[in-house]
Amino acid sequence: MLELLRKSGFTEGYSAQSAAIDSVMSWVHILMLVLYVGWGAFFIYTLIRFRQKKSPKADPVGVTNHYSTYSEAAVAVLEIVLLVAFSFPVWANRVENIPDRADAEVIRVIAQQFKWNIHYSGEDGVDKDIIIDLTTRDVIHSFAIPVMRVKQDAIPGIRIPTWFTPTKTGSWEIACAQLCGNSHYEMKGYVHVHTQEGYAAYMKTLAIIQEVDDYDYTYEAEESLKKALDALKADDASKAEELTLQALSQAEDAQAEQEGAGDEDEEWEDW
Ligand SMILES: [Cu+2]
Repeated sequence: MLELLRKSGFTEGYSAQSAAIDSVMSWVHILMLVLYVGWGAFFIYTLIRFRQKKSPKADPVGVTNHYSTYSEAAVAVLEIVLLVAFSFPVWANRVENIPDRADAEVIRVIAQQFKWNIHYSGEDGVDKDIIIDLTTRDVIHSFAIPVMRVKQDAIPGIRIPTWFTPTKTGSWEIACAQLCGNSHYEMKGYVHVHTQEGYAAYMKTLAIIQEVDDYDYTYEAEESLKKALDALKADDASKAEELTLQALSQAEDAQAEQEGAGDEDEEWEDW
């Protein structure tokens, strides 16, 4: 079933939590397929069986057997089984078994009309648990990364944790999954999953760039970071890692250069 869904456009899952959600999705779709075929066949049967030529006069008594009641009860029972035996355990795991914050990468995400504000505190990368502390400054939004099988509403005044474990390097879209205003469609972001080394170098480089705070010095490093993201988008993690390491050494050079030229800069400011 999953293969069939994939062929019709269902995205691959790139987090450790994907398989469980995909299995529920498969079962739901199997039930829906059975219902679609069953009800569809019944509909066609009634069109033929009760055509005007065969039943010119309305029959006020109608059907007297109880097959429809039985089949509806069976569908209800199957749906309850799907919900209780399949969906609840997956959901419970996602909301209860939040990984230890000391070992995970904790990222704050603050939604706002119409963008995502993302605050990082440390280092992460592929195969590390990511905890997102989600909130919003204005209306209700929904933080969704389809390939990670993550979707969590952001509610004003509440900080809601959601989490996932990326299993593949690459670059994917973050979407807002709750109609939140007139520019809802442009409320997107990107999640870049690096190798551990690539991520560490990336964050260090960003920190240095922020400290130097002068594009005249840091433009080379910033260019390399951009190229690294392009490499991730092109699914080339080793090239991305190489480029972030290059960016880090460029940023360090820029910092040294700025320190060396400190006096000169002041002169320019006076001028
Ligand atoms: Cu939104």
